[in-house]
Amino acid sequence: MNNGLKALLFDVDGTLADTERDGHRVAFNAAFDEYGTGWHWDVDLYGKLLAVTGGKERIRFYASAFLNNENLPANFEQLVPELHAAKTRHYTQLLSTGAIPLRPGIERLLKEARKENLRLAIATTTTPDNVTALLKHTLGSASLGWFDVIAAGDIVPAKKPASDIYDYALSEMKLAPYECLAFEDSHNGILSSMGAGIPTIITVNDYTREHDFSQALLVLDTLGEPDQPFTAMQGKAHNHTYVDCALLKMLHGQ
Ligand code: XBP
Ligand code: MG
Repeated sequence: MNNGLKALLFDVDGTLADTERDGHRVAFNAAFDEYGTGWHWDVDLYGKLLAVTGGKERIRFYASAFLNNENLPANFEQLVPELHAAKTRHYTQLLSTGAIPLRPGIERLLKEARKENLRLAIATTTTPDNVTALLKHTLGSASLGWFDVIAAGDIVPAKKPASDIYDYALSEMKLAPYECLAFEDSHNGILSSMGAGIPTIITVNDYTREHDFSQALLVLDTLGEPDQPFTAMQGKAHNHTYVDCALLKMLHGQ
């Protein structure tokens, strides 16, 4: 059995970039205003809504858990995909302004991994257009070709925490889970990646700092940079201060 490290699989929201509070949330609210729903998701409420992944699923969760499905627009079920399409339009427009940068260490690690011939993939719940827009406006259009597979959105039956999206990416890449590492930021994310059997490294953010990451190989505040060391919250950092391919190979062989 060859269990050498062959590929890195990345979540997008919260992992490649801090997209939720100042990106998706803002875009949902812009869509709600456009359609005159009278709804507004503030920063705290949005944290609770993140319990459910997927934008359409999150709108339905809001209606049931926070509005008791009362006083909804008459055509609510039909409105959900329309609202979500408007939200995607607002979100991709926001990304095109360069408002959301990549998190520390992401660009450096992706480039180093390419030099080291590690294969790359994306495994995310978000809509494919959102991934394309983020990559294009941070790393440039050519970066779309860096990834063997961009697994996103509704292409699988069940979103995270189900393992479907990681299972799909592995099968497209014809790789076994033990040949890969996954990068995630949330409890739902690690349930999905570990559900597919992929050892997982976590970088937390303000919404996920208190989540249960007991299954993680390593939990960090960020991937770090040579001049911006990470803080390790769980696991062995092997005297590293930023995540590079050498550290990933050590963690993978652990
Ligand atoms: C990301 C999500 C997504 C985005 C919204 O989860 O939950 O739903 O918030 O995206 P993960 P869409 O990082 O675990 O993949 O509105 O395009 O669904
Ligand atoms: Mg995430």
